[in-house]
Amino acid sequence: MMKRTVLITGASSGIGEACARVLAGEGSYRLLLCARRIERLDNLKKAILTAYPATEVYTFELDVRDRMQVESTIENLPDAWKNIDILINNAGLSQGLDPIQDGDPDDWDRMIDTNVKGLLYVTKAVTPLLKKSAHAHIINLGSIAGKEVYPNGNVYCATKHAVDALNKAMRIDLLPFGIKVTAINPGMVETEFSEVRFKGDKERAKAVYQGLTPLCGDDIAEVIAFVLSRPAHVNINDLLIMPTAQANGTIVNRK
Ligand code: NDP
Ligand code: 8X3
Repeated sequence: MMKRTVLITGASSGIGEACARVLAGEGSYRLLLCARRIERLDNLKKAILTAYPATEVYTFELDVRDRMQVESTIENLPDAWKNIDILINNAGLSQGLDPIQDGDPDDWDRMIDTNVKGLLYVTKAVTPLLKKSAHAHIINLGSIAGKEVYPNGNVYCATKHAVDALNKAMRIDLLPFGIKVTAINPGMVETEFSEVRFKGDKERAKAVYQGLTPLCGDDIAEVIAFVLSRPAHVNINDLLIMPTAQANGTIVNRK
């Protein structure tokens, strides 16, 4: 098979960055990497080219919440990068961990705008390009928070339940075009996720993973690489991937 071109949103950190590195290591992907922090993407590109010099990488700045920017950026990609085969809808975040009555509506807006509306804007902009591919695939980063609701997770859980619904909807709507759609739903993955949730409070973020071995970005990226490696007639619809020490959204075994 020819090299496939993969667009990863939120590639500047965590799971998205791990996907970029792992897929570069596979040697059969061209990488389109975007996020808001372009300098991080450029450093990642340098690291990938050092480790895997034959990899083609194109980085660009994108705030998935900005519909106009999403539309115009995808439309104005260089011709050589318009043949997108795979979209990894990874950009996302949580903000705060409070009961609804104490929640900050600005946090709610950021989560809904990024995790739900941003994912929709990117999907809509990229789908015309995917329709031209013989090996098209959309991977949506959901969460255990899209399968269960945990205390104080309210709006973040709601956004990931929306991703769960959109994943199913995409599988129906895109069926006539042969576009595969896969949901990857992780439990606790140690990335910058908790630091972002707790707005830079590193100690509080660290405590989330204390006494257990969480997943790391590579654990998820390796599963995504496997999902992408299946033959054309096989699609993996939905995966829930947890640390061994986590039973569900609330019960963990800390030593
Ligand atoms: P990180 O905080 O490490 O990475 C999040 C990525 O999303 C960053 O690259 C960030 O880039 C990007 N991002 C955030 N907002 C925007 C935006 N408006 N526009 C473009 N990019 C944006 O967290 P993770 O790697 O853990 O999170 C990746 C995905 O995995 C998210 O969807 C998250 O909900 C999901 N997930 C995470 C789990 C975990 O425990 N860590 C578990 C289950 C799911 P930048 O700031 O440069 O824009
Ligand atoms: C991130 C994992 O458990 O904080 O989606 O919801 S969790």
